[in-house]
Amino acid sequence: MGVLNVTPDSFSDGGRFADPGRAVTHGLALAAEGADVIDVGGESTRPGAGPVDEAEERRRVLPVVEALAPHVRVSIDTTKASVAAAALAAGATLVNDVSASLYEVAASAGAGWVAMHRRGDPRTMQVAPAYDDVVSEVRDFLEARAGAARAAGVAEVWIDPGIGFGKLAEHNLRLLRGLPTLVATGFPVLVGTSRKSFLGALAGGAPPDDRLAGSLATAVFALVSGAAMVRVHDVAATVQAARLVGEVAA
Ligand code: PMM
Repeated sequence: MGVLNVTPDSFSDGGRFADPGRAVTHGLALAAEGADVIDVGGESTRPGAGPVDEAEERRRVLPVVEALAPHVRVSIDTTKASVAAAALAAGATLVNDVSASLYEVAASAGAGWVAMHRRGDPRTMQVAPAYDDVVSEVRDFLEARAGAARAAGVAEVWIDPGIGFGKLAEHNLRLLRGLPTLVATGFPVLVGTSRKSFLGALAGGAPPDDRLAGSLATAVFALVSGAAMVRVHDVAATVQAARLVGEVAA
């Protein structure tokens, strides 16, 4: 899954693809590099980000979804039911839902749905997150949401531990180590570590543009641990690394 943030303020690529023409060109390039899905988002989820007005979010994402959908599978990264529904009508076939609440929208459109775990909203999520057992708490939450989505009629349900969403570096590492526990639920697992701040912290304070090594290492680790998809900014490098490790392990 290639990340396409059509926002002026995302933490790693904010502003670069705010223009729809440039966003479409970048999305097509990610598909050519080997992405199976392009994840279009119009609202930044970076820690501290404020909400985006619904009409503005639609204005950002819809032209991009419409232009990409004939060429590659498109997911819509949103927490708003109306934006998800409009993006599905424009050709998206997967709802990437960091709020884990929009399965009814996916059900009524016959689309797939990703349930991601998070604590709090972007403004509050990094304020002293605490868990007794982060892996089982995240697993229990995702299993319940995924079960509800299945019961509501969603045929394609994914689960995602939500790396960095209300988690300290230590929680992110536990969740990566605990991926087999999520895989054992039987739902396909999606993991997004790409350029996230815990990678910077573990690499001596590396800024987002200097986190490729950590992004590749953790993406491949997730795949080897049984994840069915990884959400990444650097598609070509990730495809190359994943294929290479696939050859080694074959
Ligand atoms: N991370 C971000 C945004 N959306 N969706 C899923 N399913 N999983 C994630 O880990 C995830 C996400 C934040 O990263 P970005 O600002 O680089 O898009």
